[in-house]
Amino acid sequence: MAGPKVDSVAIILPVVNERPNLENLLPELEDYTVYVVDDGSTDGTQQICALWSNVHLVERHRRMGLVSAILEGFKRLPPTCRYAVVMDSDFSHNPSYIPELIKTASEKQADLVVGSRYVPGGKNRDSIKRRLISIGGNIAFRSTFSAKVRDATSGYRVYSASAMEFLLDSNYVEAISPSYAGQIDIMRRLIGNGFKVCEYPIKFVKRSQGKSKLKFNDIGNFASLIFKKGNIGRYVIVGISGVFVNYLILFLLYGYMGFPASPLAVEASVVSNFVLNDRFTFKKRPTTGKTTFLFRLARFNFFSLLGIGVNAGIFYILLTSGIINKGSIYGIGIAQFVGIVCAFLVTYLSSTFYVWRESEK
Ligand SMILES: Nc1nc2c(ncn2[C@@H]2O[C@H](COP(=O)(O)OP(=O)(O)OP(=O)(O)O)[C@@H](O)[C@H]2O)c(=O)[nH]1
Ligand SMILES: [Mg+2]
Repeated sequence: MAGPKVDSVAIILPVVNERPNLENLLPELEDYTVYVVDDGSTDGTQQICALWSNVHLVERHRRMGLVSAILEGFKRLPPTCRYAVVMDSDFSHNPSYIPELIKTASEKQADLVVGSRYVPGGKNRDSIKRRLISIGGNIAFRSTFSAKVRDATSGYRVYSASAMEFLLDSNYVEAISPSYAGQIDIMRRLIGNGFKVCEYPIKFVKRSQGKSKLKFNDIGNFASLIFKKGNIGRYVIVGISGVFVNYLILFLLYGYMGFPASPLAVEASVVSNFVLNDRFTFKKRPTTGKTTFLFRLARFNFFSLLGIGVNAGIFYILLTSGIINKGSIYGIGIAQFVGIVCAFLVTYLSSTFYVWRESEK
């Protein structure tokens, strides 16, 4: 292998009840020092680890979360370790990529190399349901945190010693989400603090043995992190403030001009939403300053008005096609709600990917 020596590399395997998979995986990792972080497996995982002298078993006896296990693994590495490869133990991550991943980290001086399913050459051979979850998760990450990585949810990663040191900072480590959502939490923290992240294409395959440890609750944690820490929560708050501006202008002007007060109130709310998003929601977008204020305003205005059109169009289609009963007050309410959600998606996605677009470099 070109690049760093094998003895400066360690493999971290988070494990809960993966005995049949480890029986096949550990023989492929015999050239490396391996840290298996086991959270109370009851299937004899520990006995399999004991067969290998290069494997260190870290036992925690109870389920504490995937990312918490990875961080525990970082703590156990010797100071000579320059890179840690973290991978699932269920053979979804083929160990044959390890040398290339390490080489990429070393050649590109990257702090994090992601084994990526979504860069050219990569593939996701998972079930359709899991692929949809993965694509949705990545769109959510890219829209709300950073568009710089295509596969922010991938668990196949190489961390540099400095990235690990940063993540283990005692003031910091406790705040990292301990479960699956921690993967994107780590990603956003590293990107946000200027660490270099690269991707390397991998073919991900569905696990063939053992059971998934991912629960519905983990997807809820993921959504909550996106909402709390990403820009989407701020975008919603700004949108709500726009409703107040809309009513305020409507009531101020209606007495003078009647009907035209309504479109003016809409435009006033679009402009106030724009200013707040520009100065608050997307303030930290480094590339925002490369377009002019008026240019961004024009784009935002266009997509906001498009959103109103989408809302009205969806409302009309749902009621006139008979999909929703137009004779019922609930039906009208539901049709308008679906319209609002679609309009929100149009304006939010165009804002984050276009009006305040972040450079992908
Ligand atoms: N130590 C530890 N390992 C965990 C924990 N949760 C998951 N893992 C391991 O983390 C890896 C990824 O978990 P998976 O269940 O494969 O998650 P997934 O790949 O999203 O789900 P599948 O597609 O069904 O495999 C596996 O090696 C698990 O055994 C945990 O709480 N603690
Ligand atoms: Mg898996």
